[in-house]
Amino acid sequence: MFDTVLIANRGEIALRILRACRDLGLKTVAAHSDADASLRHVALADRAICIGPATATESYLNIAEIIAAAQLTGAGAIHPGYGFLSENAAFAEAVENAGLAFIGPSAAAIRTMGDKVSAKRTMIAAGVPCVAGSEGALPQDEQEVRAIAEAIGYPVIVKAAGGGGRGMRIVREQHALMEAVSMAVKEADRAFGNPHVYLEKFLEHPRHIETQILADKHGKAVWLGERDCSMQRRHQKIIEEAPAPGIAREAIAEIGELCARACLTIGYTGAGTFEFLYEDGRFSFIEMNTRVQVEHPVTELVTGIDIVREQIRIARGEPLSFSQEDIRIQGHAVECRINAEDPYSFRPHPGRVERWTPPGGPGIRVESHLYSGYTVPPHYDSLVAKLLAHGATRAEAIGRMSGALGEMEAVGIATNAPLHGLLMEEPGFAAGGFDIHHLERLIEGGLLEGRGGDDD
Ligand code: MV4
Repeated sequence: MFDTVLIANRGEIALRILRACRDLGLKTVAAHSDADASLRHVALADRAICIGPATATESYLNIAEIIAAAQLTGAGAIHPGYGFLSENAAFAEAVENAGLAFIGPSAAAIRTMGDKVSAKRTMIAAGVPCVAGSEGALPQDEQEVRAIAEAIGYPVIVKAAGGGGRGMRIVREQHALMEAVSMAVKEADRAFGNPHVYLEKFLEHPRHIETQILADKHGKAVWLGERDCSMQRRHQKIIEEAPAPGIAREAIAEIGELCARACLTIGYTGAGTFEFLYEDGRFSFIEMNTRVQVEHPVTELVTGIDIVREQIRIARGEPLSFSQEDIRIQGHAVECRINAEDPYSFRPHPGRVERWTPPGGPGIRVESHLYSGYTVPPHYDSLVAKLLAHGATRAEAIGRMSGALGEMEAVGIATNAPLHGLLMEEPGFAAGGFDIHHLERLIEGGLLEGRGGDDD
């Protein structure tokens, strides 16, 4: 069994993984790019190894280089974090073929859930409710495609089987259908090397609710409640929280049980997230994420379970140390994603952090790799910190978050903290239960107007 974990990621999640390894008494190897030698986890790891230049395709996405780094340093396992190679079935397979442990599900499970058409088919078979849509990828025949859309009823949405978000098209009337489908096919083929597209009923005002699951290699799977991730802009989540306001606990439990059971039927192991749209009191599965998610600490705060630690324990073949009955949701947690970006134009704003002062106090947790004097490189995602607030009630968590945002200092870079400050005071946010379009509507409506110098 492995005693050394190679961390194939960067930033806050690399540090998060390092700390979980340390808790478990495991040694760590930080595999980093040229641009990331000064990262906090690189200094803290037992060993560090450079895997290539700043450009991610040549470093964090370089499968051969990462596996060679593990072999060179004697690491027995690789934790992929999120993004980069975390949901790449070929990577998981290459890691296994090299005789190393991939800290995540099997390559087969990643492949099944990575194709959204096969993921939906699998979930329908497991009895999980899905959005009404085409059963499988669309056929070639135009009349058949039209008939499928008619049967679903307009508006419909065209989605690519191979990839999340990109290439989706909403079709409101029959005359626009075939053009949208053929554009989506071309785009999907180019972007993901998979031309398959499918249709779904387009839901106009859903919430984005997801369930967290953990499954071990001994036939045990549990669900850790849900997260509400509806506060987003251009498919980037900004705020996440748990539990989801205003949804009946019984409905959540029913969905959670179905998800845990689905894990057993597909042989899924590790941590995973089932994404649902929630509209008019109904849950509809849309896709699964086969990795740890950015927002996992929200669930950790309300359950007291260390999800990254469990991922590693599961990969070591250890059974889950708790049962479904042991899981209690305590209070409420909110996460604000702090990005190095201009809060008014949303443009990335990397640079040197002259001074970093994280907030603290009761119920506050900070996940960040920042330190005074650190330079945020321009090559990667702009997430530089996650601020979390936990309270007995949602109002207490929000109040604590407002205080924490006021305490936080990141002098030298611009961050979206002012946007979060506004949102903590916003009536729609305070009420809870807003849909996925709420933030964009607020911005359209002038939430940021008259503030900052940039207003595009
Ligand atoms: C949808 C939808 C409405 N109806 N599917 C966007 C990303 C991709 N993962 C799924 N997405 C959506 N699928 C149906 N049938 C609306 C969205 C959507 C969305 C979903 C979750 C979070 C943010 C979103 C923003 C815009 C659209």
